[in-house]
Amino acid sequence: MKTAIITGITGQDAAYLAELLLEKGYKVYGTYRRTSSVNFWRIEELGVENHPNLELVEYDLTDLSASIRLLQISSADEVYNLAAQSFVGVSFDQPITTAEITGIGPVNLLEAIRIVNPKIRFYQASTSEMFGKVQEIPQKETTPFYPRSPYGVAKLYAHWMVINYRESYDIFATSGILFNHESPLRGQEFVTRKITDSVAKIKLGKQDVLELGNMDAKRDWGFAKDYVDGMWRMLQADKPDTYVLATNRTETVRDFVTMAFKAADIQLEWRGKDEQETATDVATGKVVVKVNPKFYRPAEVELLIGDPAKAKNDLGWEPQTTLEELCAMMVEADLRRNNAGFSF
Ligand code: NDP
Ligand code: GDR
Repeated sequence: MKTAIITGITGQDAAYLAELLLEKGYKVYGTYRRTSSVNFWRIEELGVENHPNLELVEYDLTDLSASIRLLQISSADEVYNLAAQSFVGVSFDQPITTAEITGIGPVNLLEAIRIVNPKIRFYQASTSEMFGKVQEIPQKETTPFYPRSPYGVAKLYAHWMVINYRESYDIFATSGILFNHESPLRGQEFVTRKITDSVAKIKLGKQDVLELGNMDAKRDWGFAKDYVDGMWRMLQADKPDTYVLATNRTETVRDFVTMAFKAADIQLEWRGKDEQETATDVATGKVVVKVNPKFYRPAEVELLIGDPAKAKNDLGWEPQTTLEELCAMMVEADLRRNNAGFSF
């Protein structure tokens, strides 16, 4: 039986990865932070929280001694570092916390691997946010980086440290540059889930208007469950490397809004531009979407579209879910939750 550590078990990707590794027969150590109200709703929703091969361990990525102990108690073969301060918007207000967790945090794990067992295979959750301002389209492993947020800068530091530990100490340290991936388990602060939850509430008469920031931003959105399979494949490869996972399709935030309302049988009519832009429900004539500049960011990543050819070639990985299927799945889950009187 192989043993894996997944950091950040309360997050979206970790829930799907835990489900996948448990299905494959792994023993999984999932780490969570001590908080006043720990929230395991995602692993509960997937039905894995009481799995006999899942052990939950209290851990903070910023603590080197805790990182060393985590590796010692688990005797892990593989470490998937998914923990991070992962919200780009917040990173502008908390740049130092973001640097400590998202940038330096992974180095604690790399150092712990070096000290405890250099044979451990390590996966780092790198991000398309490192590409930032457009240098090349589509973005791939060789595209120059130009991060546009404290989050992107912190992730880029960690990314280079992974490569440095790979080259300096012969550690199997791999970096997955993943483009945006969403699911019904996505946090509500991210734009897709904010949209699908609001669509459900508007459909059920529990909310009037959805307020958003930049509608023109273009993202390459895939399904998180497809992407965690790519993470696992990266650690089964013959050698450590860097891989992009993406769908190679890009759409605007506005397109995703239209798609989500359509999935709930609401047709929109768009009017105006920039801060005056609105969308009206054609059937009722009511404004259901408007812009609120409070959601604009100090610097924006305007366009992301990834080329996953290397992952397809080397790992046999391909996305399995279309954006329409993903969007409909998220709207359906939020309608079900809001109908039942709750929404996470
Ligand atoms: P989430 O925000 O859903 O999960 C992040 C996890 O990290 C949470 O479990 C959180 O715990 C934990 N965490 C935060 N700070 C610490 C800390 N100091 N010590 C230990 N754990 C901590 O992220 P996703 O699942 O969406 O993403 C997983 C990883 O992939 C992240 O590193 C993210 O930056 C990266 N990524 C995500 C992409 C996406 O589109 N989803 C794309 C590319 C990269 P808590 O619940 O206590 O806050
Ligand atoms: P992103 O995701 O910043 O790409 O980072 P997010 O969903 O937050 O934003 C996507 C785009 O939508 C625009 N936007 C809004 N965003 C939010 N959150 N709320 C709004 O109201 C809103 N209105 C417009 C944003 O400006 C942006 O252009 C995600 C995270 O998961 C990162 O951890 C990960 O590394 C990257 O994806 C790849």
